[in-house]
Parts: sequence; structure tokens; C-alpha cells
Amino acid sequence: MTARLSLSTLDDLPADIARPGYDVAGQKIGIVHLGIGAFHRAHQAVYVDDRLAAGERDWAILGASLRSPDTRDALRPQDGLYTVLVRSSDAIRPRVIGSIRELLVAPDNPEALLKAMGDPNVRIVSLTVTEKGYCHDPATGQLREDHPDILHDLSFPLTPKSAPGVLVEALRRRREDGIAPFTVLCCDNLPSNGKTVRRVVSRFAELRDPDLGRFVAEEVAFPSTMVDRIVPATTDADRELVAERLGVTDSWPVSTEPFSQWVIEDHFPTGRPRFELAGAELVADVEPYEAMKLRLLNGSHSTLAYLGYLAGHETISDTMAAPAFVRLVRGLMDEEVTPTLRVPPGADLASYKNSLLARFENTALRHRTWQIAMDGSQKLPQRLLGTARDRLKAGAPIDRIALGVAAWMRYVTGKDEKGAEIDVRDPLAERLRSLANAAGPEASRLAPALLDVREIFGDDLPNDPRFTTPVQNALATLLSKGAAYAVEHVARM
Ligand code: CS2
Repeated sequence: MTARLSLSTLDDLPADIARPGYDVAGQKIGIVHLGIGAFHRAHQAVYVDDRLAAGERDWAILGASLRSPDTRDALRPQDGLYTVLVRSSDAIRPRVIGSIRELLVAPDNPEALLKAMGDPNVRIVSLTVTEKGYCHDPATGQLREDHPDILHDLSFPLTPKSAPGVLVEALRRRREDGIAPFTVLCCDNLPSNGKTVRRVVSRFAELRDPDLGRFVAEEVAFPSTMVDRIVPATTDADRELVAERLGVTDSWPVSTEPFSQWVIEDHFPTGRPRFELAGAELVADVEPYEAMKLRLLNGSHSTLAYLGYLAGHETISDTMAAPAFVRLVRGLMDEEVTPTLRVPPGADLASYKNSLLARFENTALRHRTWQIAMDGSQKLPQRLLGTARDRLKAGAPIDRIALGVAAWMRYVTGKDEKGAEIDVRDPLAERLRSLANAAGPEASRLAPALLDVREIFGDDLPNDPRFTTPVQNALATLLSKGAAYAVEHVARM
């Protein structure tokens, strides 16, 4: 039987495999990370690994999951070690990461997590809990006070389930113990993510106790970040590749692309690792970077995901092999998104967009359209609808955005173009499906029914015919002629 990756097998790896060049067990926890999934492991944990290797020993990560024990169960027997596979078309480069030193699962023992977050040496609590993990209303960015997890955490604040509940209870205890609050570092793809999370978390604190609400709003730092690295779900082929190249097994490696970007608002009152020496950009204002990335990368991604899936493409690179899709994304970025952006200082938009197309075309990454299609109700507002609002304000057309939105509508009906089931994963999936079933297959009824979901579209867009008409027309084309035809047709404009 092949041995497993762990501290005791680290020295046996082939010489060409990159690995932690530091005393892994001798590092101290300085960051608690909530949401220890593949994205964190391929992104922030790699920057931290670089800083640990450079001698900043105080910043190792304790990774916690607020839901499933999978990652802990996979990584604990490996002493927290795992492999990042960096895939480009000509090479696959494995690197073993050592920055995750401890793993916890909150539902098993919420007290252990709260205790860890109370350690004075922990000065950052970072998060990748996905858009829906903040229990907010995506259209308004406000806490959903009727969310079941929020109701639970207000009734049982000492055993919280939600990210806001965990943060607030940990911050309350630190305050009571006279320990400075940690910095809350959101690494999810939300608009103005620091501000949004501050709003949601301080509202939750206020509901527990107005004075605690004031404390969180005024005395806790919530820097904004822009995070970027494409990280498809791990496959068994990734595991086999690791076993072949490393000579040991790794239960849960992660696969990613060579590109990585992290732009961070430099506001850490109690300190931070020198992330800038690991390639991150520390800036005063993250918002232009964030809008550029959410609207160009993620907006294109979601558009490609819904249309690509409907047209029968399994991955983003398969979708990009069809020239009409490339023209569509080009047009979306150049004609509809770019005019809405404030260009970040020093950024070169033209080469940024070219590099996005090249990244989407990377055939070494099998990034499934189905994976990106998940949780659309939480993603559309910041990826496509904000852009649509800016365009409408400027009196400009939105045909490509409308096609993306219509493709989402077609997708959430739950039946593909051949009549087969679509496994729609979304917190609103059931409601969307029953709205679609009640409306039936005519765009003139289906579009208004779905536009009426205010958590997604707000109160303005459903009442603006400059938005609703192109969406309904695009949906009619999708329903009668299919996605491949619709993409050809719009891309020709
Ligand atoms: C993707 C993102 O799954 C998705 O919704 O659009 O995860 C995307 O790959 C990352 O944001 C890239 O940085």
C-alpha cells in the first residue's frame, strides 16, 4: 500500500516536488479561517505558506468548517499537509502546502472554535464561506433576519451555526476578556466585501445587544479584498496524479491555474503577515479592483456557465472552443462591462481581458459549467445586475447581459434542452422551480415570474421595461431555438 502524505513522509518526496522549507510543526496559529474549502487552500493558504517559509512564524492557519467534516477528515491524518496542482497547458506543477496547522469542525464542537478565536495570538479571522454563507439578502446587502441560521443563533448565541453568529460571539468574548478584536478578512466574491460583511455582522450583533452592535461596527476592522484564482472541484484523476508524482497518497489535493491575484485593503489594526512580499497587492481602495473582477471575470463565468451548460458543454474550456461563445464574452466585456468600470490605478484593462479569455481557454483545468452555475441567486446581483443598472442609467443597451440572465432563468427551470433533469443547486432552488412550473414554458409568463424574486432583482429592475423586455426576448429565443442558436445570434451583433 502506498504511504500517505504527512510530516513523516515529507522527506521521502521526489526532489523536484516543492514543499514547505520550514519547520512546519513549529509555527504558531495567527489566523483562523472559516470555510476551509478548495479555494482557500489554493489561494490564501499559499500566500501564508510563502510567509511562513520567509520566517513569519506567527501566522499559521487554523482552518474551520462551519458545516461538513470532509476537509478535516481528509487532512488531519496528513498533519494538515496537502498538494496544490498548478495546471497549465504544458505542465502540471505539484506543491505541498504546510500553512494549515489545525482543523476544526464547528458543528462537532462550536466551543473549541470559539476558544481558538479567543486566542490573543489570533489577529485575523478570514472567511470563504461562499456568497450564501453570510445569510444576507443579495439584492440589498442586508442581513436576512428571518434566515433559519440567524434565528437559531439569536436564540442560542453560545452555540452559533452561521458565520455572523460565530464572529459575533467570538468578538464578544474577546471584548469581555479585554483582548483586542481580530480583523475580519472576507475573501468571498461579494461586492464591497468588507463593507457588506461589516453591515451584516454588526446588524447581527446589534440584534443581540445594541452596545455590541456599536462595538462591532466601530471597533472591528473589515478590510475589503479582491481574490482571484480559478479552482475547479478536485477529481479522482487529481488524486491519481498526486500518487504518481509524489509517491504518496493525498486524500484531498486541490487543482488550480498558474494565475493568482489578491488585492487587500491595508487596514489591520493588530497586524498582518507581509502578504505584499508573497505577491499580494496592499492598496487603500479595493473597490475598483473588485468591480473589475466581479463584473469581467465572474460575470463572464456565470454567462458561460448557464449558456454553456444548456448548449451541452461540460466545462468552461469546452464552451470556449465554440467561436460564438468567445465572441459573446468578448462583446460582453468590451461593450457592456468596460464602460461601467473605474479602472484601478496602473491596471491595463485590455491585457486583463485578454488574460481572462486565455484563462477560460485553459484546457488543463476541467472547470465544470455545472459547478459555476451553482447558487446563481446569490451571484447574479454582483456579477451581472449591477452592470445592467449602470448601463440603464447611461441609457445603454444590455443585450448580452440579458442573454446571461435569461440563460439563468432557463437553467433554474430544472429541465435541459433535451428534457433531462438539471441538478440545480441553489438556496432558492425549490422556490425557483415551483415558480417556473406554475408559469409554464412561455417566456411571457416565465420571465415575469422569476423577475419577481426581489432578493435577486430588487424593486427596480422588474419594473424597468428596458431590462425586462430584452430578458424576456432572450428567454423566448432560448426556449424556442436553444442556447447555441441564441449565442450565435447575439454574438453576431
Ligand atoms: C466562479 C468562481 O464558481 C464560480 O462561481 O465564477 O469561483 C471563480 O472561479 C473565481 O472567483 C475565480 O477567482
